[in-house]
Amino acid sequence: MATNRTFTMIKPDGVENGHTGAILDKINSAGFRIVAMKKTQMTKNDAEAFYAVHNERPFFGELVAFMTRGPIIAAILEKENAVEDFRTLIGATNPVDAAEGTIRKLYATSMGENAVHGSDSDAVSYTHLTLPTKRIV
Ligand code: RTP
Ligand code: MG
Repeated sequence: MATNRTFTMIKPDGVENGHTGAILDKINSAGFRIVAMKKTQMTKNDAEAFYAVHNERPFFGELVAFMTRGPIIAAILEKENAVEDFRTLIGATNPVDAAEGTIRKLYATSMGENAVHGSDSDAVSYTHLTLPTKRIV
């Protein structure tokens, strides 16, 4: 059964570009409750562990450099069917492919710098709740 919590981060580009308030408003308006939230910055170890599933991919070094270059907003969100519904709200990884009205369509600037993270499975969400967020809950 799907769990009712997911994990998100407003990525460094989203924070740098001043979209934090607008993104949080979209999240609230879509019916998610913010259970915990913190502005923080990932260390290289945090980012490498968080995206370990991608460590063989050609973009891994770029991804780690991007995710560590500035502050993020990490949050735990609650809503029925949270993981799937949040992925729908953020849209496709590449903003060119993201549906109209999604957070990435509105605020992402590229495939790499796409404004927001969302867990893609309940198992991943559970794992991520113990990584950067262990400092916020
Ligand atoms: P996320 O985990 O951050 O929510 O993103 P996602 O599921 O939509 O995409 P994923 O495949 O997990 O990729 C993680 C992040 O790596 C960067 N990326 N760059 N240059 C590239 O080809 C490329 N591919 C992926 C993006 O920042 C993506 O969100
Ligand atoms: Mg992913």
